[in-house]
Amino acid sequence: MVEVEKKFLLNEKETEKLVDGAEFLKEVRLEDAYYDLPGFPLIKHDRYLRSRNGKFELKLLAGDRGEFNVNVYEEVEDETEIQSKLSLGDGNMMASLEKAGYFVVAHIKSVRRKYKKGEFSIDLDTTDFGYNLAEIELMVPSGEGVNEATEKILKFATETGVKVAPGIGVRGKLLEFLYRDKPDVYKEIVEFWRSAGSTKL
Ligand code: V4E
Repeated sequence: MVEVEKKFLLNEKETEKLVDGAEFLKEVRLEDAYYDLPGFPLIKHDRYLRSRNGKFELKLLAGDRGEFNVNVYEEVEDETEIQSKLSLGDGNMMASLEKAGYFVVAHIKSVRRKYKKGEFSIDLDTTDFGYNLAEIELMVPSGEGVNEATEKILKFATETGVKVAPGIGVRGKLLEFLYRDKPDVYKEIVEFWRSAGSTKL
């Protein structure tokens, strides 16, 4: 499955409207450590290796961000598959990462409040560095229905009173953390993306 997700920076009123009538599912604490190699080849190529609450996940690009800056990613959670995709040897994941030279680029703690409204998943995230984000997400089968899901999310957001316009790029938690805490790293990554024509940030 592929996740199609749009992030928003909302004020209190907009947030209330977004979750009005939604079913509150649960609150979870997320502790994410993002890993990369010197020079940040993973992030530059839109691949994200993180340990989330102690479990490794690899986020891989699965579609075009499009003019509305929608995230389209698939997540690999099986450690053996992650090791194979990153050409790491098998065996202990942490040991193989260390051996290959990976290090923690960012460590981010957040609290996520999860809601369901119709077919849409809504996450409200609060981070330990004071950055709050809302996400609207749909899951679709790999390679199918990404455009339709994008349109549905944009329509749903607009109907809820959330501003949607082409060219507005909202930094996710990782990018905002780098922007604030490691500006040189942020600059290096975004300049790489810009040179490849792949970001509106
Ligand atoms: C996919 C991605 C990144 C990885 C981390 O994503 P983030 O949204 O910070 O985390 P989170 O916790 O919301 O993940 P979830 O729980 O939803 O899986 S960092 C940057 N991207 C992609 C990206 C990009 N290439 N360009 C722009 C402008 N924004 C985002």
